Amino acid sequence: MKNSFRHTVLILSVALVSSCGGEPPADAEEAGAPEAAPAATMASVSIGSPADGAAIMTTSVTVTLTVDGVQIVPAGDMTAGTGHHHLYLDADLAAADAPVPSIPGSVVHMGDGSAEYTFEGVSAGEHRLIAVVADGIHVPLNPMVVDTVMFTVNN
Ligand SMILES: [Cu+2]
Repeated sequence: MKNSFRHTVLILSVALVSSCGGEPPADAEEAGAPEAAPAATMASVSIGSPADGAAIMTTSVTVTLTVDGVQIVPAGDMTAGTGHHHLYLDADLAAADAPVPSIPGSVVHMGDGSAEYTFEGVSAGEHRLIAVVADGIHVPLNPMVVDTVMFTVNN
């Protein structure tokens, strides 16, 4: 009993020593990485629905959005690293350094901080949907946080 306990301790000690011997260079690199490359965590937005290339059978099109690396908050909040969603349906993006316009049924602000919006009465045919995250005064984040899908309404 006592012997096997000592044997185990010895093995653990050897394992610790050998792992310590091999680790220092990797530890040093990992410790430096977050400070060296903070911009590596690029923010992104993704249109989950409609899926790119989707064929939709109704004139009501529900858009769902997810983000990574940015927090979605109601309009007016200027906290760094936050913003709210905007949708362009069959409209070209406005200037990147100017507030997103507001055009009913075409350019929409989701200023309540929501991540889902439904366009009603979408015409038959092919459509382009662009999602953009912009800050509390509606100016797109820099670099742009944007996603685009094409979908078709068949009705
Ligand atoms: Cu806005």
